[in-house]
Amino acid sequence: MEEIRIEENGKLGPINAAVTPRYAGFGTYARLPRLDQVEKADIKIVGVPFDSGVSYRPGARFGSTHVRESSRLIRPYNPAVDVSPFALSQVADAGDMAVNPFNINEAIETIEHNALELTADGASLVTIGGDHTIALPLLRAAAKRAGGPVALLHFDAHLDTWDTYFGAEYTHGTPFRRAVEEGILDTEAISHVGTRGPLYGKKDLEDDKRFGFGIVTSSDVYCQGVREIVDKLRDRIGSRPLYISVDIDVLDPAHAPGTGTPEAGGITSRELLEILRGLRGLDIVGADIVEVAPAYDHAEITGVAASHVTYDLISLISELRSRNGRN
Ligand SMILES: [Mn+2]
Repeated sequence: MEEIRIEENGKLGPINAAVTPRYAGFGTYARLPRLDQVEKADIKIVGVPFDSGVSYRPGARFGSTHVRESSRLIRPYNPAVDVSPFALSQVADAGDMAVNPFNINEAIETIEHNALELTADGASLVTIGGDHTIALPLLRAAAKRAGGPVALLHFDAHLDTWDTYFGAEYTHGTPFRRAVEEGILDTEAISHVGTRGPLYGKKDLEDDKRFGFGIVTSSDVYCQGVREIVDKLRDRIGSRPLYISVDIDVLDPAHAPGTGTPEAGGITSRELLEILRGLRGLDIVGADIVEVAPAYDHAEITGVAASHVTYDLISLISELRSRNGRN
């Protein structure tokens, strides 16, 4: 059937929900056009259905599809930041990367290669995972595009700076240790946000600190409040190129049950969205949303949260690109 789309400012937007109900039609992210339906995209959404790096519950390979399906209610205007992201930038869904589920090393190479290819024309990339393993090749690509190490905001219940699992270096619990070792992170400006829960030992925190990470725990968000946290994060990042990686398990299991390694005592989806909105104007060079595992979700609770996080990230990037005349 023909797709009647909203067109604003010369940008091809979502399927018009006043013509085709939101629950009908193909499930691209926010019912946006596919990449092959537009001449050029400023912001590309891509899925990476890969979860061969998980240490506990599997299933994040179905996350990309689930987040898309849960994004049908996303509307074109974001009042929280007064931005119409799909009218300022051409946003398109690039589909999924085809990634080898049986060979992690090959998968990582494929993801880096595809990320570089998708950004070769100057587009910004927002990736929907997949497990957190995929952040390493995405960061490699972001650092290459940025021409050097990038700042990192890592939203997660966990540090993800462990060394190995069962001898494996490339897993969903190790990407940021590898990234520090590879020199692709600007260690003056890397922070975890929302961490909590038991660790293997105090050494986990000592190692993490040695790598340069600052930590804003889930308790800090509760006790200090969003405004104070945002000010601290912005101070640390400054004008550096910034990559944002959001593990959906940063949210409390009440807000995101559909994930592989849930931990009690997490931040709320409202707090996460407020922190993201506080990052307005920072030089965001890429972002990912990972670890959505729909088999453990209920009523799209996790999918809706992830789709809104994606929307607010797109809003920030869209406004930034528009302001810098990059669209
Ligand atoms: Mn993680």
